Amino acid sequence: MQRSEFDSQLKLLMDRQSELLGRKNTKAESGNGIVDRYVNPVVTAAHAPIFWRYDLNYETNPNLLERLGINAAFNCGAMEFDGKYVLAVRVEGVDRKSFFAIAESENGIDGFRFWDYPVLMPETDLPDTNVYDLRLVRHEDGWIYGLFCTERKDPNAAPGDLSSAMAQCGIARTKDLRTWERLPDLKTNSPQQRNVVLHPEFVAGKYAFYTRPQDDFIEAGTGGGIGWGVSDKIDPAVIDREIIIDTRGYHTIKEVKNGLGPAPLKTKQGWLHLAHGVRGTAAGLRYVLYLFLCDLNEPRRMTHQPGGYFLAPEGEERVGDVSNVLFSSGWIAKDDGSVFIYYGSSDTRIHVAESTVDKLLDYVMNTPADPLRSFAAVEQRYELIKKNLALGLGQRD
Ligand code: M1P
Repeated sequence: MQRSEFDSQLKLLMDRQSELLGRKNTKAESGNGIVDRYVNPVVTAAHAPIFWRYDLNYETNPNLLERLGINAAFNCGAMEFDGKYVLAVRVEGVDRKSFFAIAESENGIDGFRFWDYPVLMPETDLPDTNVYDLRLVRHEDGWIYGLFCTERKDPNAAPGDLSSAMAQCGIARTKDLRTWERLPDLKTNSPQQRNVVLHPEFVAGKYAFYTRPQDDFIEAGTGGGIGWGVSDKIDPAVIDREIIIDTRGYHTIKEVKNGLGPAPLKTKQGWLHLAHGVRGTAAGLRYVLYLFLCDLNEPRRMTHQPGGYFLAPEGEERVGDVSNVLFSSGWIAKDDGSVFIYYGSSDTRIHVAESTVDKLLDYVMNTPADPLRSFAAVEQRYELIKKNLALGLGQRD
């Protein structure tokens, strides 16, 4: 390629990206009252800076080839930091390795830009093969923690089995989101852990964790459910006993598995939780998002759980590297009571939906629980229909 062509191709790349980063976001028209989606994804693979992907030196890359491509940008931790909205994004290279990178925006709904360098997460003595799904938590001990999944090849895999893996919870902490101190991985009695989240406050003087024990890398097996356990220390964090606070259930949205999303929000009515539930279908697994509430003083005790999901894959969200998946590991409650929920769709991109603490609490506290049987579900609906018809609000002609 001639130098002039190189320059114009590079300009094209830069212009296209500036256009994407400058794109304004708007609320989608119809919501379910509980949350409002925004029209555009907030972060995609195409948001990754050009200088992360291309060698921009004409001498060493005269054909302007992409050298280190980015495959996807999805499931993220989220928080307000230095007056900005920041996401700790799971960025996945074309080599399938995930890493974390901070993207920030002034308003939380558009204009997300990655910081120049992704996070160089320190390793433990047992190097991670892959790290993903970081939950950011500002703990009352003064640190910002990042809890994430660390995946390594199963040392007991049979020769030729290149798929069996071990998932555990990696723990790191920071004050500035740039320099991270890696602590030992969480120790529990479960062979595998994913979706581990740190509770933001001490509970009876201990660090408290939400866990997701599982027997196998993909399947929850005989275990599963969202667990709870405490540790005297964070360095190292050791949970001797896990109890399940939110079980899986036959013929529910969380029959196959479930897992906590971000750390819970503290509200006057209790700890508000966001989680994902997974069911099997003929077309594979389907991941949807649901909410529940736990007691303020006894955070391991669930008080309310509406039936079903409040957010499920729709439109383009349904399709991606792992289709039919919504997964959220980050939300931000603002001082004005509104809440931004950041969610990955189909392991490909990140979206935002907006609600308020009041609306989410109303939904959680006043929506009927899953009745677990078709007959009981119709009875539930009869009650609603009767009340509405009594108001004269039936079908219009
Ligand atoms: O591919 C869907 C999700 O699968 C895993 O989540 P879970 O352990 O709950 O099944 C994670 O790999 C997650 O990142 C991914 O979105």
